[in-house]
Amino acid sequence: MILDFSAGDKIDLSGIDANSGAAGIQAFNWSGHSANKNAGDLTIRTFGNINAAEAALGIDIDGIDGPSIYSGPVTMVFGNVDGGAADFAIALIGVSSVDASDFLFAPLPSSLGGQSDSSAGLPHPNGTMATDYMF
Ligand SMILES: [Ca+2]
Ligand SMILES: [Ca+2]
Repeated sequence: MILDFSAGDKIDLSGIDANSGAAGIQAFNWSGHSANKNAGDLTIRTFGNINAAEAALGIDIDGIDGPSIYSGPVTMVFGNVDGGAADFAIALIGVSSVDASDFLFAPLPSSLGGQSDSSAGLPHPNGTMATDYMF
């Protein structure tokens, strides 16, 4: 859950291999409001408030029973690394929407300290090989 996302911020997904079934490090594919079903999918769903998001998704986002202390819109970001159901979600509180420009995808450009990853199977430059995340 991110409470202070604002214009110009970047959500760094460069350390996450977006396809655990393929050798090497893959980047996520931005798919906007599409269904999230394939390895590499990065999608969003947007809601008017956190209670609407919780009701629609059947999950507890803020850890609070009943009315949330957080007001304003919610954007839920879903990532999938192995197909089927999404494997992680990021709740952006007070955010009405995001697009691909709000994320950093693997590999990071060298201007941001990344290295190109042309060698399949080697650890990611950030050293992250995990497949499932829950924020
Ligand atoms: Ca991979
Ligand atoms: Ca999955």
